[in-house]
Amino acid sequence: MLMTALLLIAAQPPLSDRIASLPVIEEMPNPFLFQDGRTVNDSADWPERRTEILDLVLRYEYGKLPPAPGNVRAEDIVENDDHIALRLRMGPGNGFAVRTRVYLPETDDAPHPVVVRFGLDGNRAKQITDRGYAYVCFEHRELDPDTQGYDVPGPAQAAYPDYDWGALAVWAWGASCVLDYLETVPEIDIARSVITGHSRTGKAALLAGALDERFAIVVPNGSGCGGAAAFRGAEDGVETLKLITMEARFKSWLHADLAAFANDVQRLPFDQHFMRALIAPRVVLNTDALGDTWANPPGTQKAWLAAQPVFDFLDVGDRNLCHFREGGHDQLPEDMDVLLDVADWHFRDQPLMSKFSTVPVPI
Ligand code: GTR
Repeated sequence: MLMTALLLIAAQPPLSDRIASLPVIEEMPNPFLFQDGRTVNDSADWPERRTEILDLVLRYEYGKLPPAPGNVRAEDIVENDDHIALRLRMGPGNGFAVRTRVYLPETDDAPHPVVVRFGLDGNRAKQITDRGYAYVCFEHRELDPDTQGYDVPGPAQAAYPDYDWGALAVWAWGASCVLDYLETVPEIDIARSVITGHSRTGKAALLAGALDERFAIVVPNGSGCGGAAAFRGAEDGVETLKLITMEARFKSWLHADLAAFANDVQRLPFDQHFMRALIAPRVVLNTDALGDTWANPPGTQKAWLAAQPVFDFLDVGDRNLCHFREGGHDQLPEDMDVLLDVADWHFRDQPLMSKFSTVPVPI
């Protein structure tokens, strides 16, 4: 048995050779084209293609994740003035935990819709609860530390040694564990849930939303490379696949094999519009800034436009949303206002208040 496995490993050509045999796709890959050349003809074909897309992005970009642990439980619950602090314990043998905070609105119309965000940061809580939403944030770095230039496997990777997930995938898995817990909280309605994060956690938010269909609205903010921005066509001065996967930078966020495409982006069998396609027919909204050059605003626009045919095909053309404001790399109150406006529109049937007319490249 072991011998067979060793022979199989030995028989595999090196990754660079296998990548060299992948077809060159200059333009954004066609989301409707199966790997074997078949095309998606009607909506009944979409689930199979969606599964294939998911396999591709996990295989080459983020790594494979374990299933939900099925044992998330709250402990050390402390009631504070404006929030409940707790730790969510999970994993094999309930071996690790993340600090989490729950802020509830004062309105008496529970169960409330909820905004889940990466990072233990109460700064945005009041703006969100004032609009009648619960706000839940968690310390994702307790699942896997955020390192640059080296990798320290965190408790989640250590507990699941058979999975090749990078940090972004661990963090995204954590967001689903938070949702598992919120399902048990009577004041919260997870059928109306939003997942968001900024920058590196914007990338994790996009992935969490792609993976977990319970998130009704997915809002990557300033997520750029490995997030909402296309890899193909990245211009000078922006973060590229080659830069993000450098040993000295953020290789540990992603699957190790992604680096093999550093000089060969055109052989990647997907691009980041596939991440949006995975979210359809749910709502995806990227909130970005025109001055956030490093995060590649034109590339985000490109992936947004390339995903639109999937939303049109599934008859939800208005659920693929892209917002740009003036300014730089941050998740500002005005970004959160756009998120909340979209949530009011989707969950509460209110007219969409935010304006969506500014794009980095005139259409
Ligand atoms: C940068 C990185 C970006 C982005 C950012 C952040 O250094 O190149 O991909 O994630 O960090 O998270 O603030």
